[in-house]
Amino acid sequence: MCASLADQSGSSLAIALGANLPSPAGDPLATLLAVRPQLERRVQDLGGPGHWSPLFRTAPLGGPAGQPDYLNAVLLLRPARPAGHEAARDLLKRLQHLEQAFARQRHERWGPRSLDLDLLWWGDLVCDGAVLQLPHPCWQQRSFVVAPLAAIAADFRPPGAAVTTIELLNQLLAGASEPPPERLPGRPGWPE
Ligand code: A4P
Ligand code: MG
Repeated sequence: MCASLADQSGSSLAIALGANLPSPAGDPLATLLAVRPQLERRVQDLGGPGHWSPLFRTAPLGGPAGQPDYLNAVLLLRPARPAGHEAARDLLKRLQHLEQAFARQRHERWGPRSLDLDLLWWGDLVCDGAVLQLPHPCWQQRSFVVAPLAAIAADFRPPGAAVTTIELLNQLLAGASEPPPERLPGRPGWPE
């Protein structure tokens, strides 16, 4: 079920965050501010320094018409622990518990959500199971993921990608019909 691909970037791991509905913590901004330290705790044992992207306000891509704009961000890690199927499944479970703690409900594909946490990749691990797919399908086509990545690692070529994040972003923006992701200024609790 899991294999590996050449990780041109060295060992790295990326998690995407998104929210466009209120959670028990408040509006999507309050949610992401509350999630950040909790997510840091949950990935602490993976080792390696974490690198947070700035927050971006993004137009909804796909899903039902009329849903609110999203807030999106990315956490990039250099884990000391090697990638492995069991470890990745375990991390996905931790992410899903955190989604549940912020009242995530699943009604429809790409529907609005109080919190979405996606594991984008972990090193060169490739999984195509029903529960876990790595790299996360289609992330390279999503400006709400690529813009935060490019803001912190413009010259970085993620595992499985043919070009750097800034090149990916420029390609996406050139063909986009929706407004580009808007980078938000840093603030207490999210200084980037
Ligand atoms: N799953 C498999 N692999 C993974 C993985 N690598 N990371 C499974 C996370 N989950 C993974 O997930 C459905 C199932 O995918 C889970 O049970 C898990 O076992 P989900 O979060 O319920 O579904 P989803 O998020 O609706 O689908 P998907 O394909 O993850 O979509 P995305 O990419 O999350 O897109 N527009 C803007 N501007 N910003 C957004 O954040 N998000 C989406 C959802 C659509 N439009 C958006 C945004
Ligand atoms: Mg998801």
